Amino acid sequence: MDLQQYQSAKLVLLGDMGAGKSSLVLRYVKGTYFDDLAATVGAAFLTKVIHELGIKFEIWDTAGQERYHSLAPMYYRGAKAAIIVYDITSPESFARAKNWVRELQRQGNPDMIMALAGNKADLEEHRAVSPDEAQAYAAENGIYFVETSAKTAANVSELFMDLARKIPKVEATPKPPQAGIALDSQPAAAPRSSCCG
Ligand SMILES: Nc1nc2c(ncn2[C@@H]2O[C@H](COP(=O)(O)OP(=O)(O)OP(=O)(O)O)[C@@H](O)[C@H]2O)c(=O)[nH]1
Ligand SMILES: [Mg+2]
Repeated sequence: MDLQQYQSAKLVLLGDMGAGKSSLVLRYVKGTYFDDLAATVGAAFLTKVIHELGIKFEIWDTAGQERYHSLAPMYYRGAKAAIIVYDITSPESFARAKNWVRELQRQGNPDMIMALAGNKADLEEHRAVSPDEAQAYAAENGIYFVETSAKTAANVSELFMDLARKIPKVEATPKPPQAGIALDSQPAAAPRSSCCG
């Protein structure tokens, strides 16, 4: 497929500070992981092309710090998909995730595909949010749910790929005719007699 025909899809990550939004994006886009990632300031922008699906993700990784909350609509407006991230060791982050879901349901694009990601699944011994509770919440709200680990990479590409598959296909717009191909025998400068009199 011609890269120009790839469908662009804006994807936003939202969630509590430290939940692992940037770690998930970096794991997925660059295949890297850091134990000491700096908190995101404002938002970070990355892209990822999924050749199999002809999709180009335009990813906005937002800052979880409360003082950036008012900027969020700028990043989720027009988004085709959202990943709301919480940390399975933090009930506060799960509560915050639910607040994000509510905000998107009220103010987001109504066709937005949402996923709830319970991250840091490798920290099972510190688990404080049960998968059953999160799954039940997600099901009630018609959201896709998965537990992930940016650290071990568990379910990370699956999360992004499953979202990408759920994005409705838009018909590729036909390319404009190329210069030099005559589609009309009328000379370009022919007087337009029938119009706009
Ligand atoms: N054990 C474990 N730690 C993780 C995982 N993902 C992220 N972390 C840790 O959590 C820290 C914070 O992760 P970030 O990706 O920066 O979190 P964030 O959601 O982007 O945070 P803000 O940018 O402040 O909103 C990282 O530096 C890692 O140490 C994970 O899957 N497992
Ligand atoms: Mg971040």
